[in-house]
Amino acid sequence: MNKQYRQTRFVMGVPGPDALPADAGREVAFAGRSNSGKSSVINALTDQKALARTSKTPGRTQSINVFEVSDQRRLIDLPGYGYAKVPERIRRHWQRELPRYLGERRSLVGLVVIMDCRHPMRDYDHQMLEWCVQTGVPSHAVLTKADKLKHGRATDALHTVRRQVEADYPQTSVQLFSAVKRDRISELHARLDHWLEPGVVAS
Ligand SMILES: Nc1nc2c(ncn2[C@@H]2O[C@H](COP(=O)(O)OP(=O)(O)OP(=O)(O)O)[C@@H](O)[C@H]2O)c(=O)[nH]1
Ligand SMILES: [Mg+2]
Repeated sequence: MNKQYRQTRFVMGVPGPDALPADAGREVAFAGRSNSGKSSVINALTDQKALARTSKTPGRTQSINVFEVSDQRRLIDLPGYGYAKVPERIRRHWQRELPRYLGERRSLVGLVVIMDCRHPMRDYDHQMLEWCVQTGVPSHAVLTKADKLKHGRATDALHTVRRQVEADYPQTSVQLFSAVKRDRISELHARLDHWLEPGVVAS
């Protein structure tokens, strides 16, 4: 367990990017469909049971939640997308705000796109990765809930997504993950270390 992530604490939840803390230091954001397991990934990587609220009800996280790993290093839990029951008005709001956040936030050094490994690369996932290409933000795809698939199936999903990503979003790395089994957390830590390390140029 990478110790520094254990110190992570919740700072605030905000309704939109304009209310985020000052745009200084470095931050990594987590995006993904509702119920894909974003909050669970944040809890697993910080080794805290309930730092980010998880829920069986999709669409629980409807604000941007800010966590501080250490001074000037943040993790940002973005609202889940793609949940049909979220009112159209709110969907339009995020459809506007998310690309603006990706394009304008200078401290944003990387985006982690969380996908359920059983249903990867849906419409909005493509959209997030495409926005990353357009805005030059490096991205990392995490195929989570790997415990829900037999080992061979999970590996197949990984290879399929890697092939797709290599063709369309060549800057994006891909990994498997399981919050339940606490599997491959060190792979995610390594990616975050790389992005959050001060003095290292993000790539
Ligand atoms: N089996 C399994 N279940 C998981 C895993 N990660 C998350 N879940 C379950 O999936 C559901 C959704 O997890 P959350 O972490 O709340 O998902 P989220 O993406 O933050 O959801 P919203 O904030 O509502 O968009 C919960 O019931 C979790 O317990 C995993 O690795 N394995
Ligand atoms: Mg959540």
